[in-house]
Amino acid sequence: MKDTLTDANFPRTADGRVYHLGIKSGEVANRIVTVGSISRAEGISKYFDASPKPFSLYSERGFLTITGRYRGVPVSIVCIGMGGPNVDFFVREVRECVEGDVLIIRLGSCGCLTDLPVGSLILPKASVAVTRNLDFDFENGDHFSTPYRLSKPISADSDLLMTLQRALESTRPLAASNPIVTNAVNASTDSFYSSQGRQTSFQDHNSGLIDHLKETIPNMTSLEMETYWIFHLAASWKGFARPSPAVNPPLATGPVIPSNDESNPDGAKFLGDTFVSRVEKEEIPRPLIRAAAVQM
Ligand code: R1P
Repeated sequence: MKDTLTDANFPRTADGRVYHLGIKSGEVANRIVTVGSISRAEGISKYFDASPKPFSLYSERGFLTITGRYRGVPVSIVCIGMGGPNVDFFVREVRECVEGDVLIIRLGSCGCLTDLPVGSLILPKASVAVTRNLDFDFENGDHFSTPYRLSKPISADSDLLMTLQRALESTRPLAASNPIVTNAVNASTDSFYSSQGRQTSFQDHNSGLIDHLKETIPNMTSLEMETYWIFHLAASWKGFARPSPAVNPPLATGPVIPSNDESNPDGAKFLGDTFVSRVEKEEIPRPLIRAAAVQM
């Protein structure tokens, strides 16, 4: 399969499929619910309209994309498994398959650092990353550095968050036993074990980590492994997709990159009054990736 891949910067098969999710343009919608488990993805997809029949693709790298319509609106459910590296494949490869804004809602489970009852829904307003400091001396202990690093917080998309909150409140009975919590900060970790403070047989130097998180970050409420990376990538996208010359015909208004990029010589054809320059001149709005999360 690698023999048929085009473009070392952004590998695709000859028929335009991104390398790890296995999808191509037209097979994923701009509105995406991402989950971690296959059964959750398949369960949600049962709410899709019966017609047209949903599209489903399970990639050889373990990503499942189900695209259908909910009350006539195209929606995709993408099962990405766990952790930041899988988020990176997901966000970058989906972004190359659609034009315009992309809306991503992560629907996932989390650990809770407060006394919220089971059944609560947390819609975090922001997320921080907690990552193992690989330069710390985990074998012998280390007085000169800290074993875990905390990033600055990054926010959910405020419009999407508010829309999500309203939708949930209108469809779900409000009760003290299952509140919807919005004034919460989430932490996404790079391990289910060490950087979530679990005590195992490894020398993780993490016994004070949870207390440190709660003391350092106001409203710290939940722990999971993906939300921060989704918010981070959404915020760092520059607004232009790479064209796939083999698949997308040159479009005067299509999303293209102007380029001195030798791997994409065809991009140069589209210089001029293109999508990019029109965005830069603020004639048309820059497309966005908007992201929010619902945690159970
Ligand atoms: C770990 O067991 C997994 O569960 C949580 C974590 O983020 C991690 O992915 O979420 P999901 O149940 O949504 O996968």
